[in-house]
Amino acid sequence: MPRYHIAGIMAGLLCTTAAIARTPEAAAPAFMPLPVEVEIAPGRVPVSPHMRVDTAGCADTRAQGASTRFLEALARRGDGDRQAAVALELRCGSDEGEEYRLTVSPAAIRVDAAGPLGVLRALATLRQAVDVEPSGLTLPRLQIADRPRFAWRGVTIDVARHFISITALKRQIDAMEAVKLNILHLHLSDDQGFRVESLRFPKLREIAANGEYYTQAEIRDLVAYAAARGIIIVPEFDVPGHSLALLTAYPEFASGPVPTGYLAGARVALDPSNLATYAFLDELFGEMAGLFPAPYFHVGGDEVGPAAFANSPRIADFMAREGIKDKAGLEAWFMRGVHAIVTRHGKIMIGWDEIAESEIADDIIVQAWRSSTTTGRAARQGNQVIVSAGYYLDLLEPAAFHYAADPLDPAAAGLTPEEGERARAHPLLGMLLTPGHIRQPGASLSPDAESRILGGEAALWTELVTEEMLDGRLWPRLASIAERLWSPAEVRDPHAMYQRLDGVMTNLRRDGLVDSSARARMIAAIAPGDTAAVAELVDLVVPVRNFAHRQPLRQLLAGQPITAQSLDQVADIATPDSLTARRFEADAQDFVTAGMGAADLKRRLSQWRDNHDRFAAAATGHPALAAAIPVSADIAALARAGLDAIEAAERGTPLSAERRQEIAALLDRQQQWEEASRSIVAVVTAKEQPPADLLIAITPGVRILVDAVSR
Ligand code: TNX
Repeated sequence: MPRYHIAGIMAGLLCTTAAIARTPEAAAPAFMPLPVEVEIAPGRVPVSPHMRVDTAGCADTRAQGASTRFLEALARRGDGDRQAAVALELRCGSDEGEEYRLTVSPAAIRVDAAGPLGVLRALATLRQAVDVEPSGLTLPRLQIADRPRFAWRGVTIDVARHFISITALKRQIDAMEAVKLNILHLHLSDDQGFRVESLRFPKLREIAANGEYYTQAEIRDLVAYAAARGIIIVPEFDVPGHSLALLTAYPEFASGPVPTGYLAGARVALDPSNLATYAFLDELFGEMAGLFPAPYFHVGGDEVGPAAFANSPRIADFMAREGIKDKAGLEAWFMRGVHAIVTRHGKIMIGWDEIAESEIADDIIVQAWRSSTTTGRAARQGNQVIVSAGYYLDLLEPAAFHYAADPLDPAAAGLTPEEGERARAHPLLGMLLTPGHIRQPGASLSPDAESRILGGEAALWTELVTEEMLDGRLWPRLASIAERLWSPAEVRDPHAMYQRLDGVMTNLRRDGLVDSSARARMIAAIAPGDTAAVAELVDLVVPVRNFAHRQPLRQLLAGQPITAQSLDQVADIATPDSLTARRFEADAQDFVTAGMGAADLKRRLSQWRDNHDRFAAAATGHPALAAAIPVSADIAALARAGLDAIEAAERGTPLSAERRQEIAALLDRQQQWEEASRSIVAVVTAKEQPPADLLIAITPGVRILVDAVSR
């Protein structure tokens, strides 16, 4: 049984006031992922960027690089007492395991690991434990024993929809190392672009990339950078669908004429009936496999449009000749050819869960994305599985949503059966819906099937994510998913997770993440006047979820002409989690249960109330902001409701019936806006979304205050 001496300490301390946090003993480290066993003893140990590091017991270059980075991270925090600082001693075995033990004592800081990767993980933990005190940098005395729950802990980043520079990817790799993620899966080709230079097929660069691609030298550099941090880069080249860019460059391999326009990619695919297609893929994949040393090679296989093969007499003849009954059979035929190619180039094939609808070879790894149902199905079938259902960051759900989804729960994610029914009845959704989208409550997995679940991958699809938005769309939510994948299953209290998340972000930003500075730049670009008033609003709202902010999709549903969406709206700048609102909610709860912190709550609420006039003035005449004026007005109204509730509580009288009614209507309106993007089905069937595609994140906190004086 894992021991969590620290979990209780942290939950107890971090929710109370800064007065406690100032005393050194109280500053419990914001570990994320939470290690398996942590024991913190009284007393602190001085460290310094100039401390001695003894790597003789672990001569691996990765471990040495990590210790250098550790010292650099210390230097960013300040200077230690060089004389007093203890030494860091690294010892490691020679396997590729990630298990480690860490001891911080007045004698030494000592890491014992199964192999160099364990040393990297130990140093990531150690970094999170450093604190700055008047005397300099220190660590708490501690003992940690730690190992990952899952071997596969990754993130998919789509660099096809929006290109992401190598610099930005390296920044994510640094942050991934800090939270012990070990797989970076790059979605390198799609309808919008083919993002790797090919020397064999130059038109992929000239025609299919719009000038936005990685050279082969850049790929090699990135792969080495990631490997040094214990991270494997898994390349994905999506076939036979999601391949419009490639087919625009090489139309001779297409299933028909290559279309243009919104969703054109759904109407064409690679031609499975053409032998030349396989020769082309053999050469292309051979070249790409040589660039990426990972043993894995992802070939997509998702979402081949219903009409992608329908208009080709040649394909129809081929199917008749080979006795292939339907589209699924044709895709299975194609994927068998692709599997042979990938295997010949010495790689293990990965594909999205559609490929497991047909019988597939046992050595193929399935990435489950539509729901946990597909996880269960592939695992029962005998294939290894990577779970992404439940971890889709582009749905703009808060961290707690993803944190609650366990990879081994075969009913964790997907449409509920009721949502499935509603989707079936909808003209567009009904067409796209498959049984694989629907979760099966009560489903179970045998221990054998469970053992085939390798772990999980968060996924960030970038239809609505520019490079500027990247850090804020990945983090902090990715840190909470990293904990889900590393820490024991019993570590699952969302409040405790949120209490650590602020500290985690502080560390990640100090070590390079630019989410908040990018957000400030985006605000400045649309708010030439009072940026502070806009920043205040941005901090209190979250974007609508589940693709509700995808304007072309909503235009399609409404039968309107499709226009390009500009990604400089408040909904693009606001993050899916407002940590400010979470803190407010926790503090409102403390006030209601223990009468604590009224003055501080009132100060915040007054500030939010008073922001409205300033925001309205700043927004006038600026279209990207003007849409949010009604949101700002509702924030002010909610703040007034919260203030009234606190004052009523202090007076010991309930709110007047009239005021209660007014506030109830205000809260109901927020509730309705929440419901409109509760799920993809809700989005598609909702009549409208809230102004500026924004939800107000302080609503739950205000509700707590109001409920307490409404009884
Ligand atoms: C489905 S997830 C896709 C992606 C899209 C995503 C979000 C998967 C295997 N395919 O290509 O970006 O939905 O729209």
